[in-house]
Amino acid sequence: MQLEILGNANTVTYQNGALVIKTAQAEARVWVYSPTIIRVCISKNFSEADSSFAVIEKPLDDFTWRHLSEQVELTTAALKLIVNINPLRFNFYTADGKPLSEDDARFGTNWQGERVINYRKLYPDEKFIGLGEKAGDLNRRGCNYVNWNTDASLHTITTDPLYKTFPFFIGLHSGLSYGLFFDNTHKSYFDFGATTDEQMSWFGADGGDMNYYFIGAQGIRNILADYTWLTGRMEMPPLWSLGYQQCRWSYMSAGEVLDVARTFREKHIPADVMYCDIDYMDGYKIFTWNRETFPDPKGMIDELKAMDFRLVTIVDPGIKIDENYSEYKEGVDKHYFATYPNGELYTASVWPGRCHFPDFLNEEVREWWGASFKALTDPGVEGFWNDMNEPAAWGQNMPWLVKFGDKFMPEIRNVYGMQMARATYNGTKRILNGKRPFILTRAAYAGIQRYSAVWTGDNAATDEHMLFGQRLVNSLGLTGMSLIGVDIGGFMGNPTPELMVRWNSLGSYTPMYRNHAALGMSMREPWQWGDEYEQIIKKDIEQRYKLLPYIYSGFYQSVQTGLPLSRTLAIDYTQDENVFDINYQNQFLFGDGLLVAPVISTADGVDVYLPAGDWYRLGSDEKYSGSQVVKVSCPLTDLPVFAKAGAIVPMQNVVQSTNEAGDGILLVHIWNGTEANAFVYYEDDGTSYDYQNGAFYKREISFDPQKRAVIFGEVEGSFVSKYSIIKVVWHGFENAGTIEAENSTQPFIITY
Ligand code: MIG
Repeated sequence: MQLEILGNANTVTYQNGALVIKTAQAEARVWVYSPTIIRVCISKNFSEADSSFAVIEKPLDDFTWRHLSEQVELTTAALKLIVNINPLRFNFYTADGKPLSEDDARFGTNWQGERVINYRKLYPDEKFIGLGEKAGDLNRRGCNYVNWNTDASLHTITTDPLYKTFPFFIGLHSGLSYGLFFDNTHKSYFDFGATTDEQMSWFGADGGDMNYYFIGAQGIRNILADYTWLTGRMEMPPLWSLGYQQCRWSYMSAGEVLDVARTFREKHIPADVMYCDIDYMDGYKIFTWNRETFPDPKGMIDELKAMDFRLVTIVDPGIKIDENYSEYKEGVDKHYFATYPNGELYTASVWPGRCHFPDFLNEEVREWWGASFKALTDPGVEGFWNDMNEPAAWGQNMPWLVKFGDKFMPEIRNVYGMQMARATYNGTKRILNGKRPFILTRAAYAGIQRYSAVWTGDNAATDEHMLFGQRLVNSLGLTGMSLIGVDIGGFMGNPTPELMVRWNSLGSYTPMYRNHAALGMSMREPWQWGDEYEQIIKKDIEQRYKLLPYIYSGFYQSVQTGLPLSRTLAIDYTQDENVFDINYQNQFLFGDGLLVAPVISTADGVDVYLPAGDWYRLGSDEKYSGSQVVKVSCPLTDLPVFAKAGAIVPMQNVVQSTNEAGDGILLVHIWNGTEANAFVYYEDDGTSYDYQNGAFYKREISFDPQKRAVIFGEVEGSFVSKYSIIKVVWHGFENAGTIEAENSTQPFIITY
């Protein structure tokens, strides 16, 4: 296999909003998307279609550039791209000329066969974070990765690849930051100085173009805002999906589903969601019900609704070959399934037996798939769990000549799951007619946040998996994802009661709080662990429900800015080396004000790194100064959680589900601090899209340390808050401060 180098630029022209640079072998095009986002695409074979599954924005029409003798210089308000023309290299600088990221001067971009690689200069202090659901440490320097969506059942904490592809990373060096999104769906590779003698990092793919978006915004928050501007942001999730979710493979009958739901209510353990895993179906045929075990789906769901539960059902992509199955017949008649090049339908075995696989790359197929959900929505299902969409088949590796329309498996594998989730989202959103569907997917590609929540697949019931899961959540948060779950308790194996308790306490602070376990594993409901532990788990779930006003506002922030709810400390404390220390790298901020330190189940004390500022242990209000490691106790009843000085955390009293009206009291907790702070409180009906037309209740709550005052800003939006009374709860103050409210008729109560 020959090495083909990019070579020298022969011509540089400006055409239709792009700088077009031609070499003997290839062509490079450069577009400006915003002052901080520049796209470079290098190709031997430009496709004029220029489509992307991830990117939803268009480039600007114009930008400033000039042709100097040896280079072309493109400038925006924030960035300078210097293109060396002999040989062709792309080097990015801040507007005032500091290097952000440069091609490796020797190698730049080149090809080996169809494989295209970009070699980049590695800075001595450069760190790398991102790539989403990837094994390893927060700082990925010295590691290498592959993106190839895989059903990674039985994965360990070092397995790569896993289920999802997010070819987006953030580089940090010299006090600067940049993001790089490699929008290429082929199997791709990232090497963050793992194998290159500290000289360079590199990334590339088995095919397609060297097509990347360089984000030169300073600060990780700004990079995430840019990345999610480019690839889209999530919508407000249904409020019920933020409550406690009880899943298992499988609750085998309607009776069992109802019994579990009833037990939550009898025991006054809050919960919102029950799941049906694959066994609700008739012979694992998608969009059917097993009429023996689930004789009356609507009756069951009505009973669940009467208990304030919602139901989520699983769907897999594989459509069973069965002449009496309408989805099969229709799919065959209309040519909706993947084929071999000779036109034969591709067949593989999964749960239903021999199956065909819908071509979700085709819009007509997505429409068809989406409309088929009526079989689930008619009886009342509102949540749709997309599994096995890597796609998975027994034996895993689908032949590379399998065709989806005019594309072959190697090009589409990494987006297949995303396109299934897209079809599911669009279809169910339409059928639910104004209600928000909840979509959960296992496989994903960049941009998935527009359609679906994700979970991290088949983990195991061990302490190390619990900590690993948190790292995955933290890292997925750097890819535009916010609604992220892990199987609480561990999917494979049986947790000790202590691990189950600990994992539930972390679950309260996991964006999606779902308990799940594999077939054959011990039962996992909160009451399976003895009375003492049941009471602790109950308290953890209650804590989740108390926090919901804060959590919901946190998701509003994700919708507005792309900032995740669970945030690696690297986002806000980027220059603090300790946050990358492997002893503290699992710690995260949950929303603006709370720091959570995950800890194994067998420890009763743990070292926690508190970044700059003052911190208060949640619950005890014990105060700590930051910028130091503190040793704290961590009995199973008390996960180490700290409120930042000045934190504003709106909470409510316990309810049994998100559907319950509650007592109408919003408890605004405030922890004393020396710095001003502000929190955007957000509320809407939690189920409809009316918020997009102004039906929300939003106000800024701020803290003025000089005046020792909490200030409630004017309310925006037409929604009437479900809280009629606001209580301010003061922490760390000698006596209560004052409350100011702008144009408010709402009653306030000061508690101390
Ligand atoms: O081959 O539907 O990751 O959550 O319970 C296993 C059964 C298929 C894998 C999912 C898991 C789910 C299970 N599925």
